[in-house]
Amino acid sequence: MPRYRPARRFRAGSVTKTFTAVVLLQLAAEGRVDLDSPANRYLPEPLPDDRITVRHLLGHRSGLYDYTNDMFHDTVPGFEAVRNKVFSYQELIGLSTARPLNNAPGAAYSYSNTNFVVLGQLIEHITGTPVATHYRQRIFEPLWLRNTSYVHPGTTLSGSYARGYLRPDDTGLPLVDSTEQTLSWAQSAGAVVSNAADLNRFFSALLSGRLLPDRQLREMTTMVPVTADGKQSYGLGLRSRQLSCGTTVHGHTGTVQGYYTYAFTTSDGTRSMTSLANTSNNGTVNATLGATLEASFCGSGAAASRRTASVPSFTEDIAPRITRN
Ligand code: REY
Repeated sequence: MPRYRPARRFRAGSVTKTFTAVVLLQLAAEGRVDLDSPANRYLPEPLPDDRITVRHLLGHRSGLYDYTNDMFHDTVPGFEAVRNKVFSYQELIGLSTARPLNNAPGAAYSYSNTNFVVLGQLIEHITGTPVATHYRQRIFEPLWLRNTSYVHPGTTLSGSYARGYLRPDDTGLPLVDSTEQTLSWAQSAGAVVSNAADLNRFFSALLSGRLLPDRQLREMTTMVPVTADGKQSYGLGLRSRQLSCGTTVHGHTGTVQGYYTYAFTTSDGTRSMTSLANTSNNGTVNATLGATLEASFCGSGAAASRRTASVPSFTEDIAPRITRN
């Protein structure tokens, strides 16, 4: 594989969810959407349960089934089946609502791409403007993120970029170059392309209050623990991790075929870190990448035992039933 240069672009996967959440929370600040109202008030076609609120979608508490469970049960065949497809939001939502909810709305955290596909549809429905335009006008341009774009349904990355290589489930087979794809299976849940400098700038700007008014930033950073030890939490389109040295960082992770991303910043946005691997479906690589958080924010003095203690033993962007280690 060619040497990776840090300025190169890559597919940031679910880090896109934070961009989508920022757009939604700006719309909330403008009085165009109420977080605690039923999502059905703002959607062209109703979800099967009126109790699902906009806040439940943003915090992965709607219970909506993650259709990528089924889609990527077999990694390479699943990928090849969708890599050139263009889905409507409604088609993806239909794949989810054909199944029962994982939990009653609001009752539990259950990470699901469906939530952020519904939010993309909601944003477009209430504003009449594509999400791509919102990301550009509200985030990319004001922050001068010149290496960041929303690439859907086009399949190619522009400028200087890292190619991505997907590991097959049969690990003896060669890696699959997965760089080009529509990413239509994720759209507003995963189709942003960026580079490390831009993601650092984005999360620093967000946590230091340059993208949202105080009230909405407080809503976004109000965290609910998602692991038994309480060290990993989710807010609204934003993760947080309590590290071994006591520092808490906020950001997001991403997993799309050929790319793993970790992009996090300190609570005040002063120090940020983005790390990338240009391969995926490999738990060892993902855990190694997770450890870069400890190394970056706690320093090389962090004891190895403490460092491994906070490395996730699972691939958190992938719905539990398709997780591999
Ligand atoms: C999809 C499968 C993961 C990735 C996903 N990503 O939902 C969203 C996210 C956008 O949260 C694929 N794994 C891999 C498999 C496992 O296919 N059978 O590792 O590239 O970022």
